[in-house]
Amino acid sequence: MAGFIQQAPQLAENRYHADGLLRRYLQRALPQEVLSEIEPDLERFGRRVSTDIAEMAADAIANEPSLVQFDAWGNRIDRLVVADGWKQLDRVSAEEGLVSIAYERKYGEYSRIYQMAKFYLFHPSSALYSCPLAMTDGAARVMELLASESLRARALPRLTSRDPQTFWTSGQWMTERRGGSDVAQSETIARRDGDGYRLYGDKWFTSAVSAQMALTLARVVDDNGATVEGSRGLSMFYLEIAAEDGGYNGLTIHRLKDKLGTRALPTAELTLDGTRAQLVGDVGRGVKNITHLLNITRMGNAICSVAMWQHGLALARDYAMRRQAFGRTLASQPLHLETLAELAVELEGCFSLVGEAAALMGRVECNVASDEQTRLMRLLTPICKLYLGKRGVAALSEIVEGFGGAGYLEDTGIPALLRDGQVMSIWEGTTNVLSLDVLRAMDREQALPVLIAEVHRRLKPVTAAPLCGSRDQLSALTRQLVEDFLPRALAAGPDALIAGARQLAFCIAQLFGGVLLVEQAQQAVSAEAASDEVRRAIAVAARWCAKLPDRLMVLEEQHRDESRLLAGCTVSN
Ligand code: MFK
Repeated sequence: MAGFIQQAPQLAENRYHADGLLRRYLQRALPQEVLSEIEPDLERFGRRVSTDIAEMAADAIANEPSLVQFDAWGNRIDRLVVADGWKQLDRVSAEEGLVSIAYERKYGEYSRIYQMAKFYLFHPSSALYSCPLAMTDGAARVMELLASESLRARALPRLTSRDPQTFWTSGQWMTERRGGSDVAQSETIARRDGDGYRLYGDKWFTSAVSAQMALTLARVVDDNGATVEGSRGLSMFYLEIAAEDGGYNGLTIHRLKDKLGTRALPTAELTLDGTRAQLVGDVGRGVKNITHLLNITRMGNAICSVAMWQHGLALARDYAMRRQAFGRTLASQPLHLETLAELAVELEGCFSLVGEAAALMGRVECNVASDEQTRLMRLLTPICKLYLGKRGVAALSEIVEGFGGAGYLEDTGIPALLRDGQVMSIWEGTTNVLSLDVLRAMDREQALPVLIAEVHRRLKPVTAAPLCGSRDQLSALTRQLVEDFLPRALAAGPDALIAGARQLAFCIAQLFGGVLLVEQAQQAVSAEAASDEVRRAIAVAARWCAKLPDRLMVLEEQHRDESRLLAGCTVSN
């Protein structure tokens, strides 16, 4: 074929340098002396993720993991085969401190922001090695908070090592055939064995089985052979995947999961049959205890959502300047431009939400957070995970479409963005499960009054004329939420609140995202920033606020009858 050849989209060689969103955030969130100190590392890493690290990921994607279950003689071996690229990504993760930076705490509370910034840069070039890293991060936090001295001394230095020879990653094995979202239905049991336990049961979805350890849940069998049902019967256990003889520690891997995306990541189905394990934390507090891990992986998940969104948008932006149609570039087509602008505005709000949560997380981990900040972080964690996960998929779908037919072709690499992005709203708790977690955070931690106080505190200094309309919209939505929606939903009974939980969670995300954007725009005005930057910040805030929900609907009993009819579900239990 001769004739026209379309130029492929290209990304800047230095991903840190090209990422205005990240750089503006770091300027706001970090003291200047911290930023000056870490910036050379971010610059260097920004180049690496587009060069050698991207090549490692490409190798891991091209050579999907496989499981060799038997040797030539019929012995069950369950040997996991992973690509060289996957192994190199493990080495790089240790050397670059992608987990350890958060635990070395060289920059105190700001260390978490630094670590998250590197994790964000890494994710789009990681072939989902970000997944084991997020779980490793969560496991390190559990070791720090809950492990016995001897267990902590064994695991924590490995999970947070910068030496690839000693670095460990961790799995998080929660999901079972019965207990998916409803972990309380888990069937795995733990029998006492000397000063430890042995675990028996099946785990249905164990990501990154290439790890060295895992945290999991099981029901302790008491001296009478009985177990406690439900959530309160579950305890958290630490296990190592290899036994001392180098074989598996009482594990059989049945198969690797055939997933829609994230295919370089080995996710397995396995049986624990006498796996040696140690109890971590109190018996019967497993669900509560493992949430220390879950809340970190949920934050990791939210970061990955915006990282993929930014990556896809950067590609789409570049393509819009290269692709000609109807006599001009896509970038000169008003409608295409609007589509990209909307994606950029929404990304900026979403990024601000997770950036705020990361800053709070750093404060909590360094014990400098107030009680209010701790409660705010508890609320913002599920909000970020559910909102960014969900909106990220929609954004990636739009980005794929922005390439026309080319976006649908596997060898452009663009469809993979959507496939991988889709997982973010599913694992670590679906949008609905996380919406219910928002209700839990409001109920048990009384987190909403803290958020509302924060909204008022941040809106108070907003006085710049172009921002007053947005400020008033945000105040009106806050009033509607507190004075109208919540009292009416509470009066209508628990099911009304549950039915409205997603609507409520989205509203909180839109409200707080708007508050952050308006605050940033006010700061740009007050600091007399460059006029383009002020104009940009005001426009972002105004466009985000223009999309705030008009009204929150209380779903009372008659609506649920109606929903049953509309959903076509006749079975009520
Ligand atoms: C790339 C980035 C990341 C990649 C990693 C992904 C790979 C891994 C893939 C997976 O493993 S996906 C599987 C993940 N599974 C889930 O996310 C489970 C989803 N289900 C839930 O989150 C449920 O809401 C939950 C299991 C927590 C419900 O359990 P229960 O037992 O019905 O909950 P309950 O009784 O409300 O809560 C028990 C305790 O935990 C309570 O404390 P108290 O007993 O002191 O009152 C709750 O307040 C507390 N709790 C629950 N969720 C919490 C929490 N505390 C803090 N934070 C939370 N998020």
